[in-house]
Amino acid sequence: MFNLILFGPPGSGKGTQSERLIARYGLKHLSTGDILRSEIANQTTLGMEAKSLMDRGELVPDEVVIGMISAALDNNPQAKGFLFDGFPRTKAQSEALDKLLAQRNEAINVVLALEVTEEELIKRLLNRGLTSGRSDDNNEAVIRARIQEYHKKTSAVADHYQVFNKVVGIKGEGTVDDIFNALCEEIEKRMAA
Ligand code: B4P
Repeated sequence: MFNLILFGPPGSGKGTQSERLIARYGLKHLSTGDILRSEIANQTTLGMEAKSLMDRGELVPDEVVIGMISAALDNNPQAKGFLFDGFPRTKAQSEALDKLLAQRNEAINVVLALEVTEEELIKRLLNRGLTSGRSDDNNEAVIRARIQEYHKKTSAVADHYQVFNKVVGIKGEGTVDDIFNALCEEIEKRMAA
């Protein structure tokens, strides 16, 4: 099994690159953002609770997303590996993920961290907001709140995996193809190891 975390601030290209990486490596894509948006679309109780937090640019509670990932791991026993996109987003989520994987005799192989300047993040998200219909993308104050949440809570995820020497920084600006090639190079080094 090969388990990868695609890490980075909102708008850094995680969703964009995940689509291509799962097609190349046959990994199961687990995006907590996508799962939450599908709960909202289906108007579930969980979705309605998550929506108000997401609309303010805040994170949804750890136990909610950890429960979603635990269920997704249980539902995919045949997976060749997982690509975690947008999860973990806090230190508590990282520790929970490590535990869930250890129970299955698995671990994270690598954390690929996309690095993008704040001005570029804001530009990309406002631009996506013009067409995505995502209420968290069309308001600059909400985008800035999401970036603040990232600095306050999510950057700790990289610190957590850095201790195990599993984090590789990747320049997240440039063409989608060039960034994809840089990600593939790092993955293939580790798959071969
Ligand atoms: P997510 O769905 O994870 O969304 P994101 O971080 O905004 O997007 P992503 O980073 O994938 O976007 P991409 O760069 O691909 O989270 C949304 C919300 O859900 C969070 O704010 C939170 O409330 C909640 N949530 C999710 N997971 C959670 C968790 N684990 N715990 C608690 N709460 C959680 O795309 C951005 C734009 O950039 C696109 O338009 C794309 O086309 C463009 N782009 C990509 N690459 C580019 C490039 N190289 N050059 C130019 N533009 C590019």
